[in-house]
Amino acid sequence: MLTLYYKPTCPYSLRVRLVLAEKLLPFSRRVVGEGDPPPELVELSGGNVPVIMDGSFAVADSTVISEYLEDAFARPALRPPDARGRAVIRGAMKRIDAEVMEPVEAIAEKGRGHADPALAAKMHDAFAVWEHTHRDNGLLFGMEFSLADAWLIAAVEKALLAGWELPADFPKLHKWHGRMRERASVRTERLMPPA
Ligand SMILES: N[C@@H](CCC(=O)N[C@@H](CS)C(=O)NCC(=O)O)C(=O)O
Repeated sequence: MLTLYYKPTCPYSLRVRLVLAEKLLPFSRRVVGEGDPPPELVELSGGNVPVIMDGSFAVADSTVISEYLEDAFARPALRPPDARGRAVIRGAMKRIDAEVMEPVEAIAEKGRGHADPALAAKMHDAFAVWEHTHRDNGLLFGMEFSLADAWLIAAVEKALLAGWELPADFPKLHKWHGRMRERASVRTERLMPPA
């Protein structure tokens, strides 16, 4: 049995919730509030989420958890079968972590109604990469939903909740976002705004 510790406001947790939903894996939810984390979570990860338990085996960190789930529950695959394809997806995940999450977290920190032109420009630059590299088929890579889509949609949803809007000059990203929002996983596993 899989058990996920997560915060409903957390984009890193959302990545894992999307992976579980895409793989149609049932899991029990341990929703962690903003107060003191449960003692077992402190022991497992210092209180950080997401953490998944597969029976008594614990895995922390969205990247490590998602790759564990790919290895342990292969179908449907969220990475291509070949080494080069996997390297492309892994590179995209790393790039989203390195370049997109920092401005997204800064936007989320400021919250609604706090326009910051420098931050808006940083968001524009961070997302321009994805407008220019991804295909026109409503997916970031290839023909199937991948971990890279999960990484980027979690970032976008977090920023949208904070009042950010996907820039109008990113038509491919708008198309991609529309396709993502049609998916059962994205419709079911929503982020909550901070209380
Ligand atoms: N690199 C980690 C980042 C996870 C992370 O930053 N989680 C935040 C919540 S979104 C956290 O647990 N912060 C400590 C806390 O909320 O007490 C991952 O990808 O899972």
